[in-house]
Amino acid sequence: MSNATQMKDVPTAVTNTQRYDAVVVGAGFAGLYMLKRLRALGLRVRVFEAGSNVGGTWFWNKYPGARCDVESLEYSYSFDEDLQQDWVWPERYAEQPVILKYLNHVADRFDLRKDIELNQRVSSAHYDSEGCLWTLSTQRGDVVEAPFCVMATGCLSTAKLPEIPGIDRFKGKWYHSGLWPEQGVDFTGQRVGVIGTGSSAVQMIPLIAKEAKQLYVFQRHANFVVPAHNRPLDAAVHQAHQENYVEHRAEAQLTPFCIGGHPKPTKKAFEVSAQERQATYETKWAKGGAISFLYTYTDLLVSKEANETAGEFVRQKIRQIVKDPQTAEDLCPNDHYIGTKRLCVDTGYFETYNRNNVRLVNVQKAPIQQIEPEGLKTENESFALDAIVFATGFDAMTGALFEIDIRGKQGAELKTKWADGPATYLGLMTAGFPNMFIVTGPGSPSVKTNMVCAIEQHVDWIADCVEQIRAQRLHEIDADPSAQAHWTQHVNDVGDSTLYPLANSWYVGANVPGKPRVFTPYVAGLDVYRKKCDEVAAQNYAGFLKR
Ligand code: N01
Repeated sequence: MSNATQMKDVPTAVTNTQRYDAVVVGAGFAGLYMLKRLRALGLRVRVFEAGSNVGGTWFWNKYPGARCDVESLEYSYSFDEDLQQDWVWPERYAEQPVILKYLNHVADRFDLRKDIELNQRVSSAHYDSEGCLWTLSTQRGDVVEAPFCVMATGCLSTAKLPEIPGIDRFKGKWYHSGLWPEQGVDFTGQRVGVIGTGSSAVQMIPLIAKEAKQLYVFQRHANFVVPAHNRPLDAAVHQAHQENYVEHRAEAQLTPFCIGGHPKPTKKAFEVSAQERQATYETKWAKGGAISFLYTYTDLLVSKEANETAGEFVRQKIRQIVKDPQTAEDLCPNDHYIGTKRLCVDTGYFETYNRNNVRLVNVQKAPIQQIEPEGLKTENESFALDAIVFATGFDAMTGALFEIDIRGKQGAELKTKWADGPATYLGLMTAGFPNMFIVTGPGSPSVKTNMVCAIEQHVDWIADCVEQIRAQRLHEIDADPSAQAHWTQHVNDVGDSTLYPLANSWYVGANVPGKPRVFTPYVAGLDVYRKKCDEVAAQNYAGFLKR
């Protein structure tokens, strides 16, 4: 048989298609651990990562001051005792380069890289019901197929630029916090404009202010910010924590947000006197951290009046710190209840507005009209700028999934199915897309808990499920549409019992024009959720259809 005849017999697509047991999209905290777990089951796994290195969120968000707002000793993997004994966290809150180093260490330590393809952005994932196979294509043109597909694409991975006309005409340089250049940016001597005042902006503004000749911060809505009080981790504290890591993790797992060391509140805000409340908030302010501050009274996130006591405390602090009264007033949040948008954690944010080279521009009063070749124009003023930083957030929760052309049974598009908002069973699977798992998907605690805990819990559950499906010689698992409808309603009901849905936050998709307004995280707590997932698994995956 000639070579030509051989080639003719085999369709090109099949020749180029690599076959695996599972494909994982993303090599951040979720993808790395997913790979490790699936490999341990004996599966042949391929991981596709769009970035040029592992790390996910911590690879892309390299902006000045990027740092985690969950304490290092809590925001780390718990799956390997030796790893948590060996790794030393230098600071209370780890900065981005340290977390990225940690994730690189994990990739090397567990020899994960050989199954990860970098610079490979997945463009489509299509399911074939007959063969029970997912086919994934990458932008580079590679095609792989596998019975199982895991989307470890992250909740905040799709950078969102604002709908401001003229960006393409700007003669200076512009940056987005979530797509920061590898080599960093030197703002020395420049006139810089930062658009946005969310968590990313709050972290970068104090550092950019130190470099720039002039910094303008364009703020549409002010945010609540509490101090981080970051500091080097005391060696003795670190060691004591490490010696009891197992107990610390177990304690954390009993909390809604999977972080230990914070006594559970027992009282409502108005069950104590105004003086006691003030003193308690002062203690929390001095201690630092967002979780601690919001975990003061049982009703802070369900009662407007209770919430307002904490909100007003922070406003008073802003007025004390910021010297110019008008700037202070502009920095006082007035459009949402504290904690219903992500509570920001800072190091010197409000103090930065006392610098001579920093000016807050209230673009709620005079909106930004356009970006011009030389800078930016608001309704009543022009600003000459050398650089613009968009700290304008992300198309959260569904953005990264929708960037991929995902099609399930009968070619149904995920985007179309979720046109009115995402629907999942347990945030893990969505009906009609068999064998496709989502790590920290909409309808799971995800961004409203310690992400690393949420990821580990999901990855463990998914790996156990895949193991069971294979052990039972089944081909397919899918969310039962009625279980999914019931769960989605439950997620909404729990959300509606809180103040969260009232805020125009990315939690409800309010930052993306046209996005359906749905509060997608499950806010009953990771502790409650974990129990539910374990029960479902123990009942041979009740609420899932198997064949
Ligand atoms: O984004 P955001 P982020 N004109 O969406 C403004 C996590 N994170 O990147 O409020 C003017 O919070 C927008 O204004 P407004 C964390 O979960 C964690 O800061 O919509 N302004 C807002 O001020 C966080 O919540 C860490 O009026 C415009 C800002 O841009 C999430 O990531 C660090 C605008 C966007 O804020 C996202 O945070 C960083 C426009 N056209 C991030 N469009 C830590 O762990 C948008 N804005 C510490």
